[in-house]
Amino acid sequence: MKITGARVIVCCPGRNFVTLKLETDEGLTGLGDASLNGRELAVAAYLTEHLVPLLVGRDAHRIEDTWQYLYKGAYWRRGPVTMSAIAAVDTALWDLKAKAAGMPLYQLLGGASRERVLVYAHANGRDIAETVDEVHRQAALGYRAIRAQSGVPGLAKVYGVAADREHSYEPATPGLPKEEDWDTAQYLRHTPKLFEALRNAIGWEHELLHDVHHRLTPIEAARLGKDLEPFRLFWMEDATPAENPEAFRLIRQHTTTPLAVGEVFNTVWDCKPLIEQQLIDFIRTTVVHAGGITHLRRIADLAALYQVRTGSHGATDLSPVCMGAALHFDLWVPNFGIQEHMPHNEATDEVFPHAYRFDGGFMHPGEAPGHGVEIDERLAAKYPYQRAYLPVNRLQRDGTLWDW
Ligand code: KDG
Ligand code: MG
Repeated sequence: MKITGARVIVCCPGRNFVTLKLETDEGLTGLGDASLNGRELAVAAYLTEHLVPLLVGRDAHRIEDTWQYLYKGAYWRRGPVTMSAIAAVDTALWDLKAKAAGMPLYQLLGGASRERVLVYAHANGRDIAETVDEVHRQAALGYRAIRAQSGVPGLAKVYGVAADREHSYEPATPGLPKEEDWDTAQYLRHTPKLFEALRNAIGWEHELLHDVHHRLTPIEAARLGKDLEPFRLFWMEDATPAENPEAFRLIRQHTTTPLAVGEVFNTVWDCKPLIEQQLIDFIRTTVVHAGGITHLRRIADLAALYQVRTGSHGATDLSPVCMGAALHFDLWVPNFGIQEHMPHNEATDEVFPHAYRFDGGFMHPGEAPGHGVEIDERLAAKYPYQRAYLPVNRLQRDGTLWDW
């Protein structure tokens, strides 16, 4: 099966998505997600200018060789732009191979290791009472695991919380980056109260998760982990920036709250020290930003040696193509933990018709051959790219630029 064409489709049905479409001499097409929030066109250009010319004429069945060719052949290894572009090619090739075999992708990976994929929902509120309501609402929709985020008294805007209840949370906005403010002391006082209120309201049957979104220093994260221990979180995510993996040792020494990290990682090399030194419990890399299915398997296999489980990133800035591929991966991967699920808006679901489905707190990738996600190109063309940026964050006290 020869690749005869490769095209990059950029669209914005509410937010930007970059999709690679491969065409073959057998008439099959394969899709890969290449969306990198706030830096979309860098990946689109990497694909169009540098990878597409290498793909036309290649044997679509040679997934591993193509991965190695694009990774080693670039000389400049790793990085989110390179790895998202390679991921798009890899995902599209797995899609093609599974379609050629007439099988859903999870069958090619080794078959299902479970009946269904546990997912977690988002519950966000401007204050504790709103977050409690929202957790109840998500539980009523069937979710068994719920990530809870709340506004912090005195802070105008914090990660994960929409400005009003009518709109769902979307951090990337058109125009120049929005500025948010931050105060660690107020957050550290507030967050244990949130989880105390949640356990009192919802009891102990549901898993509760929380995303710190890189705001804390290691010792502050250690303090929060300790304070949250009585509420038995499923995980505390991105407690501190992870460029320095040693930071997690300090957190680990102080708390038994499980630690999750990895949505901004792009290779196994980012994950290696954290996994091998057993500094984390969940690795959150996903298909699009970590080199596709081929590389994600390497990360998961390394993690399995240390009882670290997967917890793939699944925010709405990852397209349905990534979600579909991730669900096939989740159904197969032996050391599965959980999958993040933030439903896409209606326009996105129309542009990307898909076989995956949600039922009672679990998802399933469906039985369509390939990863089960397609693109309606005519509809996509009605939603042209719009430049958008993620916010930046400053300390409220003196305006110092902080981690977002
Ligand atoms: O593009 C950035 C978002 O995907 C990220 O802020 C979402 O942290 C996130 C999460 O856990 O979903
Ligand atoms: Mg996160």
